[in-house]
Amino acid sequence: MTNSIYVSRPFLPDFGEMLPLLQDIWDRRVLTNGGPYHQELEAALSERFDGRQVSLVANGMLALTVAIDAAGLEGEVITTPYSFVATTHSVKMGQLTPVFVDIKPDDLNIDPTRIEAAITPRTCAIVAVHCYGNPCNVDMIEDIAKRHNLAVIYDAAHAFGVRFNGRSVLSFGDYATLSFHATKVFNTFEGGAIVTGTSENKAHIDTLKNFGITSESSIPEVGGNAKMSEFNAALGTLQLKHFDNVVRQRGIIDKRYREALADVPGIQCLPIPVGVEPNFSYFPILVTEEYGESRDQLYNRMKEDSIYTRRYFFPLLSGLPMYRDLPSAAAENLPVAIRAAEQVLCLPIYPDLSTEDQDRIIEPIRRRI
Ligand code: T4K
Repeated sequence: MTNSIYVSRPFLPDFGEMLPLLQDIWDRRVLTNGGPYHQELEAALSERFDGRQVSLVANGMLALTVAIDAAGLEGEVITTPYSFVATTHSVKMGQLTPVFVDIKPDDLNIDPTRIEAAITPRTCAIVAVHCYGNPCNVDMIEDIAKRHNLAVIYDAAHAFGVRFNGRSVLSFGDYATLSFHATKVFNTFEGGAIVTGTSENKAHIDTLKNFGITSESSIPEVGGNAKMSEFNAALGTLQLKHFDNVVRQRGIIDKRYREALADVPGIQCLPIPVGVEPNFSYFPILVTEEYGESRDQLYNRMKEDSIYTRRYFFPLLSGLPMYRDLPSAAAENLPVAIRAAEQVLCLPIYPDLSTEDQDRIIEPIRRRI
C-alpha cells in the first residue's frame, strides 16, 4: 500500500533532546507566565531578528489580534484578500473594517501601487502579509504609511528566518507577527510572536497578553491571555538549534521541484525575489490555462494518488460570507487575487521529504506533457 503524502510534516528534534528540557520544567515547576525558557527563547529570537524586541504568544492568530490591539486602531484597515483567514478575522475582531486591495502577480503580495487609491479619512493602518515568506514591497509601503500617518502591521506568519537585503524581514513595520504552528517552518506545536522596534511597544504587548496586568495591584488595561507556556518555549529553544539545517534541507527540495517542473507547459513556480534569503516555507505552483487541466482537476488527481496538496489560498477571503458585501470585495477590484486563488496549489515541502516521495509528487504533474 502506498503511503499518504501531506502538504506539511512538522520537523521535530530527536525525542531524547527534549528530555533534559522537560526535566528542567518538571524540576522548576515554572510552567508559564514568562518562565526561564520563555525568556531564553525571546532573547535568542531577538538576536536572530537583528535585535528587535520579541514577545512570545500562544499562536499566530493571537499575535495578530494583540498587535492590532496594541496599535490602538479605529476605522478602516487596508489589507490583502489573499491570505489565511486569520489575517482578515483579526482585523474584524479588532472592530475594524477590512478594505481589500489587489495583489501583484509576481509574488502574490499586496500591490502597493493600489494602496493609495483605497485610503480614506477613516484609514488607520495597513495589514499586509509576506505571503509564502516572500517580502512585501516594504519600501513603498513604508513611504505610503509615513505620508498618510498609518500604522503598518506585517503578518509574517510564513516569514520566520527570511532576510531581505541583509536585514531580517521582521524588522520592517511597526509590528510583525509570526506563527509557530505545527505546519510552519519553525514550530513549537502551537505558538507565535510579535516583533517590534521599541521596548515600550514590547512592554505594552506583554501587558496585553497577560490580562492587562502590570503588577499585583495594577491592571490599567483590558487584555486577554495570549501567553506561551514553558513547554512550547523550551521546544522553541531546541528547534532553533536545528533551524538552519531545516532551511537547507527545504532549499534542496525547492530546487529539485523547480528543475523538475521547469519544462511543464502551464505550470509556473513563483520566482525567489532578488535580495531575498528565503526560508522555503511553501512551494506554490500556478496551474495556468496552458496546462490543459484545471488546478482542481490536478488537485483531485493527486489526491487519488494519496498526495494531499493544499490550495493556499482558496477560497479568497473577500468571498467569505462576512466580507463579500464590502465594497472593496467586488470582483472587479481584485482580478489578480481571484485568478491566483483559482490557480494556486501548494506542493508538499518539509525537511525529511524523501527523493522517492518527491518523485511521486512530481510524476502526476508531469504526466500531462
Ligand atoms: N497568518 C497567516 C498568513 C497564516 O498562514 C496563519 C496560519 C496565521 C496567520 C495564523 O497562525 P496560527 O494561529 O495557526 O498559528 C494550516 C494551519 O493550521 C495554519 O497555521 C496556517 N496558517 C495555514 C496556512 O495552514 P490547514 O487547515 O491547512 O492545516 P492542517 O491542519 O490541515 O495541516 C495541513 C497538513 O499538515 C495536514 O494534512 C497534515 C500535516 N500536519 C498538520 C498538523 C496540524 C501534520 O503532519 N501534523 C500536524 O500536527 O491550516
